[in-house]
Amino acid sequence: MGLRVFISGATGFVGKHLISFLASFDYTVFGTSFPEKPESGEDENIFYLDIRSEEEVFKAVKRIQPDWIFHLAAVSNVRHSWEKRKETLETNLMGTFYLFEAARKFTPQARILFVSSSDVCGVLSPIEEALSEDDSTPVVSPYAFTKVNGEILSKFYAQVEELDIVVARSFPHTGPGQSPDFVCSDWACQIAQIEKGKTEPVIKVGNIEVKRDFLDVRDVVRAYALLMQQGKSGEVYNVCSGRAVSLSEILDLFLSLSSQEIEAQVDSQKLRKADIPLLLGDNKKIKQETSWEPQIPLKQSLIDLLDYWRQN
Ligand code: A2R
Repeated sequence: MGLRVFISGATGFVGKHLISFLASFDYTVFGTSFPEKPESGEDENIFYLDIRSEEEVFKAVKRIQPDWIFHLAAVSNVRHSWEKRKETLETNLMGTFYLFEAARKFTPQARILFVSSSDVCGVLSPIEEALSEDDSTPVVSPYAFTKVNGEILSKFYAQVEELDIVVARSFPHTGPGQSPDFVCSDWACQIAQIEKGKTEPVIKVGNIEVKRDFLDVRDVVRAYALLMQQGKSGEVYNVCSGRAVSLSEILDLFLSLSSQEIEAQVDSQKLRKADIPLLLGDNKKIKQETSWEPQIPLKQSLIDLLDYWRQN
């Protein structure tokens, strides 16, 4: 009998890729859907759950008795976290607390992967070096606040309550299926609309000088599965490529993938209240402790993302 796997936030961007990846193993996978209730006839192991409800979280964990819990459910967008501060704290922080409490009460042996974010390393002045797991600096958004505290909560439950919790500190990732609320997907979606003649050939951009360390989502879910198998409890692992590219380089790559003449224009709505100039991660630790290596080059991720929007 294979492992019982529970994924919170399973119908989100990463959750869908994680489910596809796990499908080749002999696991029984359960997952939560939000905000939509799954339609009848869909996978019966995918069920509606609001992670802000302690009662629902307790019921689900007690019923499923998971061996592994991938905790992905979150308000995942930094801009939305400014607009929906209370929802962000309730979902990301209290939701995580309910899940850890549920594990403590009903499945204390379960292995949990808490997905954090490179935004915990938020810095407001440029730094030129790759960030190690020990670097952390001022909190730059409500979203970052919840992930900083999610990491602290994870360590507390691992060290004091002896739960088995590994933290993936994920740097930006992209790929087919991502919401257009994230920069690469936003641009791919705009290009697909321009190509269909739906909008004028102008792409709206924010601050394209910032540099980011991007991974393909399919490399990210492989990293999560390997951390589940080989990560150490109470430890944080950067999930990143180890290479930073400026958004202007990504824009140029996208523009080279289209046969249309497209002009880029700065849209003040897309500028962030506090932007981190450089996010570059050091991935030595995950590479040394698991056999993970990123496999998909950024250009391929952008090609697949653009194709996704051309078809949708
Ligand atoms: O925001 P929605 O409507 O797309 O729903 C998201 C869901 N979610 C919730 N699930 C249960 N109860 C809630 N109160 C609740 N609020 C939001 O979690 C979505 O379906 C899922 C998260 O997936 P995405 O927003 O697509 O994010 P992604 O990129 O898959 O990120 C997964 C994890 C998150 O913890 C991020 O903070 C981290 O990786 O980067």
